[in-house]
Amino acid sequence: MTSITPLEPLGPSRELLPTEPGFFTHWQQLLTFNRDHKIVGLQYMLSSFVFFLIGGLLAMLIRAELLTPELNVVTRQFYNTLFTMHGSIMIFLWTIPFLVGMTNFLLPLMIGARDVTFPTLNALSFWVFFTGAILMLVSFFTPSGAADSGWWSYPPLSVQSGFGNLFSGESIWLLSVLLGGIASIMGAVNFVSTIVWMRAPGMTLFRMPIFVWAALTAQTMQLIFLPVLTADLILLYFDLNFGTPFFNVADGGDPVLYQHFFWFYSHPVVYVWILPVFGVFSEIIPAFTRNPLFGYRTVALATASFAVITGFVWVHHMFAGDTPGWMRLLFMATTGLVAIPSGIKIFAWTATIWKSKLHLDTAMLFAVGGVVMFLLAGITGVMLSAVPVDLHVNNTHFVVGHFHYVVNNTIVMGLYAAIYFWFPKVTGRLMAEGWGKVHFAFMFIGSTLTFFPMHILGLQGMVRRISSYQPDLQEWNVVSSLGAFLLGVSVLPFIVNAIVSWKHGVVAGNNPWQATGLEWTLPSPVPKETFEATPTVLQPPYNYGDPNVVLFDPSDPY
Ligand code: HEM
Ligand SMILES: [Cu+2]
Repeated sequence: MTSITPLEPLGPSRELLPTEPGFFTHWQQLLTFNRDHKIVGLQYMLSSFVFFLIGGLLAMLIRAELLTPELNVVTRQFYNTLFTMHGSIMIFLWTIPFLVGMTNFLLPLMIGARDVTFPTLNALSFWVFFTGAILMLVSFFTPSGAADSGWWSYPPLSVQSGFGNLFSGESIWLLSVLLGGIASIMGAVNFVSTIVWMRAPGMTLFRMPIFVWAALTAQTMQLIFLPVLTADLILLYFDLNFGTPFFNVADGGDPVLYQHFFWFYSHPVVYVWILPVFGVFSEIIPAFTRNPLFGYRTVALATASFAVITGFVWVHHMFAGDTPGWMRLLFMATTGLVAIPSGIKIFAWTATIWKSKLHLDTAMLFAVGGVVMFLLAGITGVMLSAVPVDLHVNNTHFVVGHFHYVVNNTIVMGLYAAIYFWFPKVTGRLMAEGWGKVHFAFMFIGSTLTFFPMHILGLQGMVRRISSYQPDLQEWNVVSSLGAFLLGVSVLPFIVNAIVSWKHGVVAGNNPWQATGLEWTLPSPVPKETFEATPTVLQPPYNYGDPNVVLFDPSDPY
C-alpha cells in the first residue's frame, strides 16, 4: 500500500491569472533555434499542421480526379505525383512530426521533468526536419516535378525517374526523407533518455501514464528500426545518382532487398504513430468517465509488446511478390499476433466506459470515434493478414480503405482528441464545444463516406494508383469523393475554433477536466520554468473515483 498524504494547495504565485501572458504569446520564439521543449513541441505541431493542410489539398485533387471514370482534372503523370506526394507529406511531414511535437510538449510535463535530456539536440532536430520538409515541397517546382513513384519509392521504377540528376524530384524526395529520419532519430534519443533518466521521484514504471509508456515504446522502435530505412534510402540514393548496383538487377543487385529493408521500418512506423494515439485514448477515456483505466498494467505491457511483435511482421506487405510459401505462412501467423495486444486495449477502453457516467465533450467524442474506427480498421487488417485474401485484393482500393481507417480515421481522429484535450495546457483557454461538435460530426460522417466505399470498390476490382477506371465503378467513387470534400470542409470549423479560442476562449484554469496527470497540476498555459519544485508521485495514474486519494505532492522541494 502506498501512503496517502494531504494535498498542499498551490501557492498564490502559481495561480494562473486570466491576464497573465503565457510564453507562447511571444510567437517570434517559434522562428528561433529555441531549446525549450515546449517551443520545440509547438514548432513541430504548428508546422506539421500546415503540411497536413497541403497533403489534404492534394487528397482533394485526387478525389476530384476520381469523381469521374475519365481522366479530366490532371494528367496521368501528375496523378502519379499527386498520390506519391500526398502519401509522403501525410506520413513524413504530418503524422510523424506532429507526434514528435506532442511528445515534446507533454512528455516532460507528464513525468515531472524540467525539459528533455538534450535540449540543444532537440532544437536541432526540429530545424533538420523543417529543412527536409521545405525541400520536399520545393521539389514540386523542379523542371521534372516532384517524386512520382509512390511513397515506397521501389526500385527499379524510382531509379528510372530522374536517373543521374541530383536535382530530380526523386533525388530531392530521398534527401528530404533522410533528413526527416535523422531528425526523428535525434528526437528518439532525447525521448528515451528523458523517460529513463528524468522521471520525478516516485514515478516508477508502473506509475507512468499510458501515454508515456506509448512514447517509450514508440521511440525505442524508432531507434531500432529507423536506421535500417536510413541505410536503405542512402543505398537507393547512390543507385539513383551515381549508378551503383545495390538494387539494380542488371548489375547483380536485388530490388527485393530494398523492399525488405523498407518494410522492416515502414511497418513498425505505423505503431510509432498509433501507440501514442492509443496513449491519448487511454488518458482521455478515464478522464471523461471518471473511472480508472481498466487493466492499467496489462495495457502498459500490451503497449510495450508491440515493440517486439512489430519487428516480425513486415513481410505481410510483400505477400504478393514472389515471396516463398513458408515465408508467407510464417508472416501470416506473426501478423495475427498483433490482434492480441490491440484487442486487449479495445477491451480495456470498453470496460472503462462500461456503466460509467459518460461526459461527451469534444475530446471524448473524438476519442470514442477513433476507437470505433480502429475496430473497423482492425477487422479489415485481420482479413488482409490472411494470404489468400491479400492476394485477391492486393493493390486495390480495399487496401487504401483499410489503411485510411488507420491513418486518417483512427490516428487523425486521435490527434484531434489530443488537441481538444490539451489545448488549455498550451494556451490557457478551452476550445469552444459547439464548434468542436460540428467539427466532429463533419469529420466522422466525412471519413466514413470517403473510406468505407473504398472497400467495396476494391472488392469490385478498382486498382489503386490509377487515374481513370471502368464506368460501372463510378457510383461509389462519387460517394467517396463527396465524403472527401466534406472531410476537407470539416477542417474549417476546427481552424476557426482554434484561432478564436486561443485569443478569446473560456479561461481554463489548471485542470479543466479534473484529470489526474502531473501536467494538470501546472498552471495553464504552462509557465516557462514549468515545475517550480520537482513533484513527488504518490500513486499510480488514473485514480479517479476516490476524492481522498492524492496522486501528487506538487510542493516537495528538490
Ligand atoms: C484527408 C483525407 C484523405 C483523403 C480524401 C485521402 C485520399 C487518398 C486516396 C484516394 C488515395 C489513393 C490514391 C490512389 O491510389 O490512386 C490515397 C493514398 C494514400 N494516402 Fe490518403 N487520404 C486522406 C488522408 C490521409 C492521411 C491522413 C494519411 C496518412 C497519415 C494518408 C496516407 C496515404 C498514403 C500513404 C497513400 C498511398 C500513397 C501511395 O500509393 O504511394 N492519407 N489517399
Ligand atoms: Cu504492416
